[in-house]
Amino acid sequence: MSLTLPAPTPGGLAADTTDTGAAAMDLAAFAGHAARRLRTDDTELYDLLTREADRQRDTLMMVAASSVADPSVLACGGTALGNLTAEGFPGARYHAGCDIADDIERLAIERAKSAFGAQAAIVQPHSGSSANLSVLTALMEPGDTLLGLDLDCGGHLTHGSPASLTGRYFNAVGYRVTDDGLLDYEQVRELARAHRPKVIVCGASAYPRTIDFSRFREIADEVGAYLLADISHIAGLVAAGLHPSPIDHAHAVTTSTYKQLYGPRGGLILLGREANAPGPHRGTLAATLRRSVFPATQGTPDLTSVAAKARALGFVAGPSFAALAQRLADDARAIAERLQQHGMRLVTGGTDTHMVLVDLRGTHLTGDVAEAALESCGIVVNRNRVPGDTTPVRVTSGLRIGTNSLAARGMGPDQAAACADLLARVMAATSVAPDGAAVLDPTVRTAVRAEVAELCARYPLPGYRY
Ligand code: DSN
Repeated sequence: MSLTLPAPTPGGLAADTTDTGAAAMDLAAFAGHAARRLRTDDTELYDLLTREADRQRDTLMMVAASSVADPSVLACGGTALGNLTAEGFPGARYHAGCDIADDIERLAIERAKSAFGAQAAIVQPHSGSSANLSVLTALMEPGDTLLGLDLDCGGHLTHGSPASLTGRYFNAVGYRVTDDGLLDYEQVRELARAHRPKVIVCGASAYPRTIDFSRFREIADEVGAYLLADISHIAGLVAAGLHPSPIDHAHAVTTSTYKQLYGPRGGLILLGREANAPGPHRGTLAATLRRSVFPATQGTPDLTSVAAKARALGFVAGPSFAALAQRLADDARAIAERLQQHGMRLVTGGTDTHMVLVDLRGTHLTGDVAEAALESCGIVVNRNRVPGDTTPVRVTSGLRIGTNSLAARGMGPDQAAACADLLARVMAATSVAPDGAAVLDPTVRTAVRAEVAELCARYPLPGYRY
């Protein structure tokens, strides 16, 4: 039997998907069908996924690097767009069948540009780390010098940590914070003069204060370096105008999309006034960074993530985002003040962002013990090293607390302060067993669990009730 192949789509002409006569798929019904199918066909996986959804519903998520995406953001991940292979960029793909994907990616690009006042946006990076790798490998050769904030002073792995490729392939030099935990711009300047880095990275994973991007740019200009601003943790505050924007100070800005943008797993690269400046090789800086995402460091993009980024960025542009961003900053301040009233020491003495860093040195607890005790009560934070910390990374002398999820649940400063009270109560009732495990007074655990359950029920995950 011979197979009759359809005629190939004429080059450059899109296949017409509008006149097939078939009814449009009902994506809402499809999502329900897909989940029911998973429930029937793979109970083991379905049960695990259900347990995770319940865990998120019933816990106070206070990990500063996390947030909660609207269900409409998550829905993008469950569509047939994930079946598409589409290397390249809109209008210039290496596979056919990408016209609709092109429109989706263009939508995400326009929304990213609009959210950050950017001249160009690259929406394909699989994560903030991938975005950083793409930028750094575009602007530097192996062995070139990179100047970034040390990991134990709040920097990120991809800012030159020896544990990351960025610390192995580049000559990474680290700047540190002052004894008060604040960025030391003069030290950055001195190190930049001494080491003449090709790229300076600013931005942090564990730094609760405002970053002066213009000062970093002055230093970069003085030594002829590119400036990369990684705003993964503060992107929402930047988009809402509650933290100064680096968009026209940095040569490139990166962010992950699942923290303060309340989006999917993924990253963005944004360019401001330098977008059309010449890059280090051929073409503009924007073109150089695009090539560095594809084909240099990534293959086909996750288009469901690109669609979900478009959805999340639409939310950032919407009427309620400014209030949410204000709430997450207000909540962090309330937590900081209340923890200080409980006698806790905070790195930098407070916060300008969504993040509070507790310094546990001088207390009876380490970060791992406090984290475990809190988790047993349904309060999720993460242990974190603090500047000058000498404990191992799995132990640490600090806790990092963030308000992205509390604010998304609609909790204001009063509720955030109540959460701080719960934290303090648990930590005061925790001791350390000889094997290093957390030992929490069971009556306190029971009481705090009940209060956590009550708060979670009163402030449900937004949009997750159906
Ligand atoms: N960058 C890591 C953090 O801040 O915890 C994960 O996104």
